Amino acid sequence: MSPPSSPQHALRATAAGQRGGVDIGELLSRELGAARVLRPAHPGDDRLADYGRDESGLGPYPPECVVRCEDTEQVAAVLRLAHEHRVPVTPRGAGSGKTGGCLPVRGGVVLTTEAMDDIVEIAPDDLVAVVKPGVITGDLQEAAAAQGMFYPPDPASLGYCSIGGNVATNAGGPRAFRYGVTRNYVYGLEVVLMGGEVLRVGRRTSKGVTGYDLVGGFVGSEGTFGVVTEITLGLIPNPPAVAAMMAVFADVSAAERAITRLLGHGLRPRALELADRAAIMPAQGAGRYRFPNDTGAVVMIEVDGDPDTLEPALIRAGEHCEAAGGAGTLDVRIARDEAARRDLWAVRRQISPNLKRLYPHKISEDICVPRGALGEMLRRIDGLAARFDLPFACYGHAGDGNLHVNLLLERDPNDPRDPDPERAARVEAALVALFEATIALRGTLSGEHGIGLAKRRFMPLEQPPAVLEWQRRWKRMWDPAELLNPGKVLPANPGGCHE
Ligand code: 2HG
Ligand code: ZN
Repeated sequence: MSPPSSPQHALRATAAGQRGGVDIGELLSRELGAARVLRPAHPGDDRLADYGRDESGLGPYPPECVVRCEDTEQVAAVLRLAHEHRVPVTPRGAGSGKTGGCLPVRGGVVLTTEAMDDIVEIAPDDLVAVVKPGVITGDLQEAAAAQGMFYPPDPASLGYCSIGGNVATNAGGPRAFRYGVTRNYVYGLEVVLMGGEVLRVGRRTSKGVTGYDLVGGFVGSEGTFGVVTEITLGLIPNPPAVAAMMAVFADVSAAERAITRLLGHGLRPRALELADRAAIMPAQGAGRYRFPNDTGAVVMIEVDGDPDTLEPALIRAGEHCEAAGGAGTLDVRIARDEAARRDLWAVRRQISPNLKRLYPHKISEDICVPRGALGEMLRRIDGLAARFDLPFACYGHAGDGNLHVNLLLERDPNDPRDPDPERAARVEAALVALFEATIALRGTLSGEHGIGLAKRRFMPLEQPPAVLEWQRRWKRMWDPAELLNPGKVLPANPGGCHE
């Protein structure tokens, strides 16, 4: 079984020599102009190295060349030439993905859409925005807010992730609990297929049942079906007011009881987050609040709506937290002004980057279980930590049952191999046990980060061979030669999680 951080051996880059000497970088430079195409100047030149990495820590997989496209025609030209010469193309947004979905594992071309960053229009009367894929999610939110509009999906990386990447992975975020994920806001897409055909699918209306749901197929397909070049997104009117609070508990089970109680009493916040001690304590420096020394877990709650309703809703939520946590409730804090609310979210958004800084080789999982199974899942994760003697941090979108289970691995950051093969075997066994427990509780391998490269070998744990085979046929319908983002999502071995 391959170690989790190095599935490279299963995949082999197709070098120019193996394609009969076709130099795709040269061809693309001639077609699009040399300024658009980044190529290594000499053997060993690592100027493309950043395009061979993402936030998964896998790789690096340096491409042969990188093309910075600026419009649909250029994307079509790349996909036409690459198809003609049988060269793999891997689309890339901001590189903020957690599963290696944008890594060019078979070499070839990286097609980056980062320069396609126009907000084409925000149309408040139609409740839509039309954007190019390179727009940073947070920038779209600000532009929408300036016109009284709201684009709810809020992945933690919203300050630097791009909408194109969000569409590719069907990104979520804390507000998904109330407002849904990216898919719920994508009404229409312009997509370029391998070979260069440009297709417009979907519509500009929030409703529409004309024909099959092609938009739904492209959203979350991780750049394996086509390259998205324009997105029509739904907006909603900006809620008049927002308020947040936080409850601190001595242990994670008290926090889980509080969540169950809140929901059982009909509260429906827009975000309902949980973080355990290992996740929250190292991130507290991002805000002004000092967590009690015996903090075991934190629940964060955000509500929106009519200003008069918010304070009473949060007071009620606080009472439920105290009732559920009993003596294990250490503190309940309402963020009474905007600065305090931002402070609370700054701490939450710091959890992932902070753990990454402390444990550069952390493995970030993204399981999701039915909401009611959250308490049991947390107990099983505790059991796994003890059984495999590995440190875990757990946090995430508790309202959705979506937990980021992070394995906190200390390693020499300059050594890509795990120096301890015994621990590598334990890590692998712990991951399989984590996914088996998730599936036993009727959950799923990924709630919002996608499958990419990191998790594709685990797909057979969740999906039977027939379901995998129909997905493979679907992929081949769009890309028969399997040149677009090859080596992603679907497992090489549909019969088991070995590659
Ligand atoms: C979050 O919710 C992100 O903070 C990142 O989805 C999670 O790094 C992670 O595991
Ligand atoms: Zn998340």
